[in-house]
Parts: sequence; C-alpha cells; structure tokens
Amino acid sequence: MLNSPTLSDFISQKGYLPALQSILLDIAKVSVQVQKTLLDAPLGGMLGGNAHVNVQGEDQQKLDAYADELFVQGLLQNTFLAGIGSEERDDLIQGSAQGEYIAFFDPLDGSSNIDVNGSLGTIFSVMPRTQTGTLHNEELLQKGENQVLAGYVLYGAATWLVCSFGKGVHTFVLHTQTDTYHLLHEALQSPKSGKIYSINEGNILDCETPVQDYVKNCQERRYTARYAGALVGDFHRNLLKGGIYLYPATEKSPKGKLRLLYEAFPLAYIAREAGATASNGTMPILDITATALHERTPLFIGSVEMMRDLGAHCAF
Ligand code: AHM
Ligand code: MG
Repeated sequence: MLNSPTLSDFISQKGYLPALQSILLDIAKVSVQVQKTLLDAPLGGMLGGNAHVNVQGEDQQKLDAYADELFVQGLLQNTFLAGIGSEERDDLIQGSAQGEYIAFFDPLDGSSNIDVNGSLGTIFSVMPRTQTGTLHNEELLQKGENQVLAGYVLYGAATWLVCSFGKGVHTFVLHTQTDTYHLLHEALQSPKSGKIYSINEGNILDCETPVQDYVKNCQERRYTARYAGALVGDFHRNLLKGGIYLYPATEKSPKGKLRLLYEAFPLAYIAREAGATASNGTMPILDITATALHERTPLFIGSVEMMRDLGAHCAF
C-alpha cells in the first residue's frame, strides 16, 4: 500500500490549484500533530475540560483548545489564507490581506468522545474570498456550493484524511512511521442506498413527527442503528457503507445542533462529490447562504435512496 502515491504527489499530479494544494498540505501537516497529541493525551494530562465555555455555550475540552491553537497557528502561516473561522473562536481571525481564501474548521469534532478514547475528527472547508484587502465578516455569508476544497480527518484506529477539490472524493491514510498520508481510494463513490441510520434516539420524542415516522420506518425495515456521538465517525461509516445521519431540530436545539459553515457545508460537499446528498429538511445544504459564523442547522445527510425515503416522511 505504501506504493500508492503520497497526498502531496497525488494532488500535484491531479493539477489542482497550487494555492489549494498548499492549504490542504498545511491542514494535513497539522492533523499529524493533532494525531500525535491525541495518542499521548491521557498520559500527558490533556484529558478533561479547561473550565472555559466557548462561544457555542459548550464546555471546552483541553484538547478542543489545543487542536484549535495548532490549526490556527499552522494555517495562519499560509499566505493564501485571508482568514480562519473556527468553532472555538468567537470571530474570524485575520490572515494575509493578500490571501484569496478563507478556511473554516471544527478543529476537534466529537468532543464528548475525548475522555473515553472514542473516535474524533477535524472538519474543514475552504471558500474563495468575495473582496480584496482586509477580510470582512460579510465575506463568510456565502452559499455552501461556493466551497472549493473541503474534507475531514478521522482519528480512529487509523487516521484518514478525506477530501474533495470538487472533482470527486479521495481518501488517504496516515503512515505513522513516515508521517505521510497515502492514497487509499481515488474518486470514492458512496452506495446509493444502505441500511444504517444514525441519530441520537434519546432525542426522538423531541423531534418533529416526520422524523419520528422515518426512524420508525427504519426500525420496521430492521435497519441497523449506529451512533458514535461523533459526526465525522458516523458520517464516514455511512459514506463508505451506505447509510443516513440525522440531527434534526429538537426542543433543546430548535435550529439544530450542528454548525453550518464548518460541519454541514464541508460534509455536504463531500457527500455530493461521492454521490450522496444533504438537506436541512427544507432545502439542499449546499444551496443555503450562511448568515453567521456559528450558525446552526438541522442536518440530514447520506445515501440518495435513504434521503429520498426520508423525503417521503419530511417536506423535502
Ligand atoms: P462538537 O463539534 O462540539 O463535538 O459537537 C458536535 C457533535 C457531533 O460530532 C455529534 O454528531 C453530535 O455533536 C452529537 O450530539 P449529541 O450528543 O447531542 O447526540
Ligand atoms: Mg463538531
């Protein structure tokens, strides 16, 4: 398998825009640091909270803050980036005024898995700028379809980097002896249908009736329920095997829990490029125009036939 191309060689051979190649390679480089940090975290006193509540109103974990710092510092050096938006930061961070792109991050997704050695992830999205000079907040108010690069890193039993430049989805696996990612799948296609549904069923009584009906339908069909409490892991499994992930609006989170710019947009982009699809229950995720950095959205994402079945129960 080590004969397969490295991430760097592969994206260079594909001829993607040099600026985007450079941004992705920097993300990959930081993800290796994050992976090493995760491996040593339990013995290094890095588990648990840091007594800080982030802008989301969520208890920040030490590793949330650490991963955020690694990505922000690592990516701010990239002069193609005019700024960075992160789940852990209140506002956009200014980068190079000459930069032509903005990067959005969920530096460490699945925070509730940190202390139990469950799977974790990093989600990233890159958008072009709409103005020049100093980065303005209104530049993040773009549609998901404007993304030019998106993906995620899954820190599981192995570390995978999954990305798309808008021409198919490619997966890479980290070789830990050399700290290099190597190609595993080129132009990955997700199954058109599947039998896995992923939802926090503890919330089911707080979901709208069409979502309850759909989940009941999955149970009647004897589908398999799988929910890790970590979006990247759940999405990745369903992408490979065929399945659907649902995080609807609930009484507790009337606008949904997940964030549009750095969770829903990038995963919807990957889904589209792999032949799957994503919706907020009313419209395709990639057609939504963001209105704020930390905007939340309901998210339904997965295999096209399962999404079609869900549509029979919901208004989309
Ligand atoms: P995080 O980015 O702070 O980790 O929150 C997002 C996570 C997702 O990874 C996961 O799918 C979801 O929240 C789980 O939420 P819940 O515990 O409500 O089921
Ligand atoms: Mg997250």
